Amino acid sequence: MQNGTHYRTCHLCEAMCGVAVEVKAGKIASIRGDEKDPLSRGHICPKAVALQDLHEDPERLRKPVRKTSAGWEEIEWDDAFTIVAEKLHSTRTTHGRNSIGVYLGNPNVHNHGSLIATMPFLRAVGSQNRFSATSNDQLPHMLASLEIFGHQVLFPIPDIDNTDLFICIGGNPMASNGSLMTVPDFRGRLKALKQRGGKMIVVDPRRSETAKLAEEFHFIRPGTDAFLLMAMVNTLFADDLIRPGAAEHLVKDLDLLRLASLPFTPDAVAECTGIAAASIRGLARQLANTPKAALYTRMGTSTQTFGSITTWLAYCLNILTGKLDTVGGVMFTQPAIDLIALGAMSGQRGHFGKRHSRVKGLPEFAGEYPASTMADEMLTPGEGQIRAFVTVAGNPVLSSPNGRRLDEALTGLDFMVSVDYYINETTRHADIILPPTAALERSHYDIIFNMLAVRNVSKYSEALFDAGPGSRHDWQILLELAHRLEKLRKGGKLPIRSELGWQAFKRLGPDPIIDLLLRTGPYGTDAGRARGLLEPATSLFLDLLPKPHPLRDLAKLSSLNPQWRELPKGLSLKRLKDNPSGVDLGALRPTLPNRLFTRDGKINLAPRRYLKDVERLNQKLFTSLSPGQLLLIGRRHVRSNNSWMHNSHRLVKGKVRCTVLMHPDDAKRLNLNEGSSAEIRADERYVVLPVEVTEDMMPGVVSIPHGWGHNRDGTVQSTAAAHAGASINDVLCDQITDPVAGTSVLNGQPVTVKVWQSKQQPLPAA
Ligand SMILES: Nc1nc2c(c(=O)[nH]1)N[C@H]1C(S)=C(S)[C@@H](COP(=O)(O)OP(=O)(O)OC[C@H]3O[C@@H](n4cnc5c(=O)[nH]c(N)nc54)[C@H](O)[C@@H]3O)O[C@H]1N2
Ligand SMILES: Nc1nc2c(c(=O)[nH]1)N[C@H]1C(S)=C(S)[C@@H](COP(=O)(O)OP(=O)(O)OC[C@H]3O[C@@H](n4cnc5c(=O)[nH]c(N)nc54)[C@H](O)[C@@H]3O)O[C@H]1N2
Ligand code: SF4
Ligand SMILES: [Mo]
Repeated sequence: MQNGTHYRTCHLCEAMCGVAVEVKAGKIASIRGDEKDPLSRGHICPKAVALQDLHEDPERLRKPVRKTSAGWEEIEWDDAFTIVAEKLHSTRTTHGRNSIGVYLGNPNVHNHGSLIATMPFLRAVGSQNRFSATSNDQLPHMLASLEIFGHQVLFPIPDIDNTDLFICIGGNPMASNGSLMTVPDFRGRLKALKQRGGKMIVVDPRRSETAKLAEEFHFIRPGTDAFLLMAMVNTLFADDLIRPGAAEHLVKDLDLLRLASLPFTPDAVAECTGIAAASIRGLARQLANTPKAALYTRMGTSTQTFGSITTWLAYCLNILTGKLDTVGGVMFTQPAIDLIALGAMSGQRGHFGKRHSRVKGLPEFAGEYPASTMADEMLTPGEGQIRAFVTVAGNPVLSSPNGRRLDEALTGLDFMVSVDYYINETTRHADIILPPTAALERSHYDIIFNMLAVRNVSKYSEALFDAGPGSRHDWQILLELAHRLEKLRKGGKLPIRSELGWQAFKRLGPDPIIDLLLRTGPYGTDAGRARGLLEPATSLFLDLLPKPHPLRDLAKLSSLNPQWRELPKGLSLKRLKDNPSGVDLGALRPTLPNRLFTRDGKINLAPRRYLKDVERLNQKLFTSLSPGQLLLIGRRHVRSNNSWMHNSHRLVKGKVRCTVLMHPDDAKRLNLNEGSSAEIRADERYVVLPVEVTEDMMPGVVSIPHGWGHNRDGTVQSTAAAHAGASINDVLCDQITDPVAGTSVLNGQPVTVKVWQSKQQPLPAA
């Protein structure tokens, strides 16, 4: 690669920080924040250096490997593709199409090539047994967006740069750098908020890094946020504070919401939440009486037993108090690649509960079943049992509840293939691993996170290093497999038009699609004029996408979307290449009523599936915890990223971070001290971890980070193994889900904690 400074976007978390990578003698000399990036303005976090560590990691796979009795053996790409395609094809021919399971992990969402290639890949596989990290994560937000606004990815984003009050419930942006809120430099933006006289309130069972910067903080008992938010709704009605503002004429079923909230007075919920009634009223009144305010909820509230109701109510609170679509409140973005509008135009707004999983009858969402039921589908015999499994950029053994059970289920498969560059806790079970290029070796465009950003921006980064002819990008791997699977399904030969389409798709890759989407998108040089723009090759490969599909229908879009008319124009891939630090498209702006996709054009405040679940909430109000019971929650650290960055020495060095946090009163009662080993158990599932005693924990609550547990046999990540920790998901139960959406319950499960008797009990098996 050319020496000099290269500008790109860090793809590791959702924050989209601009980085300036200095290359000297073909090697990375430094990675700094890019001051000229219009969103991150020079900010980076300590993880940015891991871009280099990952790039240079000798344990990162560069060639496909096959498992043999003598260990892993490198094989040629063509042989690997042949084996995988034939194995998957023979599995579906013998056992039916649903006998193949597919799991898509988090890094796919940070990879435009994967995003574009997974659709044809999934279509070629043809199985309904699809899973992803979504059901361990933001599924309740997607459901709420679908139910309330009519589109599964239309998220209200806090306008943090203009707000005067930020209420953060169950999120820790100081560690995570924001989620469903792409917000690089949260600290700097918070400082600016305070300088304009604003305030932050945090509600969390742990005094988190974010909570420490808040003017007001409340401990909340895990899993009880729905009670708090119901009581806030109750207060708004009781105090006559309902003022939907911009949404006034759009809301419907206000009265149903009022009725649902009636039993949940602040006094009724104070004991169960652990928050005093006066504080709850105060929260509701501050939200209502601060014109520019935003209430935000995230992981801690979505992955819990009332995750769906909680997320619904958070949306409602913003709407009821006039915060939706107002500057300084919560707003919809207008990204340069507007998948929301494109999806809506082709009737693709999302769907839920169209079918149910075979074993547990859990609902699909956007074609996926909950990840917590993957092991059930592998272990339970019968038609449709998963016998072959594909993982793409995922590590569900560490990321899904009851990881040990999944670990075991994977050993019973007939065949497994992983598209991944590490041999880790999940991919060690694969028969073949297909390693893609690393991030710096491919181009980058954030299709997803631009939809979630606190400012509208657009940026494209070219590949910094050429990985050479012996390498494949994720999109190349997925398209090659898809093409071969389609051919096998059709008896070895495809119709000529289709064959040409595959050839074109494989030759061009995702970047021409990005160019097309940019040019025809809201800010494009050719906004709204897709017809006539498509080169023959492009239209051929668009034909390969499933029907209906937002990109497929691009060719039919000939008129400008009305909501795009007033936006500045001129974007194209070329323009972005000429501006490697990115192009600023301005602050978030009001978009209602154009950006509503419900059938009746209304904002649905009381969808039936939530109202039904309120009954469960009612019952729970009167069940108390047994004394001494501890509730387990997760946490993130700024130097760690889910399960896959612990092989970077620079990120794991220093203080041990995989510990169990507990309050001094709990530690004392349980005879545990700082540094002593505790066993954390639920039924037969347990882990052993060092104790950290801290008043930052709410009494009765313990916290363990996720993504650790690298002591399993057969992985090839030596730095991670030397800092193994233990996996919280080895304790969490996979039989409990939020019954509305099917999301995993990763926060608030009961556990027992005691001194670990090393002599009496072995450590969990590796
Ligand atoms: N450094 C780093 N950054 C990351 C990641 C990472 O692993 N490391 N992961 C990325 C990903 S994939 C995501 S989805 C985002 C997630 O981003 P966030 O949603 O900000 O996630 P967390 O940092 O886990 O914060 C969750 C908070 O919820 C609290 N909590 C737990 N249970 C409850 C509860 O019942 N009620 C309430 N009110 N709070 C509760 C926890 O104590 C914690 O402070 O982060 C992204 N960014
Ligand atoms: N208890 C508990 N569990 C959790 C969470 C929690 O807060 N608590 N958080 C949940 C959340 S929010 C998420 S998003 C999930 C994440 O869980 P997953 O998505 O299952 O897994 P990751 O840990 O992100 O692992 C990513 C995998 O992708 C590989 N990889 C990285 N980059 C690429 C690439 O460019 N291409 C390919 N092909 N592979 C790549 C890595 O080597 C690694 O194997 O975890 C969830 N699990
Ligand atoms: S916050 Fe850190 S990991 Fe996330 S995008 Fe920025 S530099 Fe990368
Ligand atoms: Mo996530």
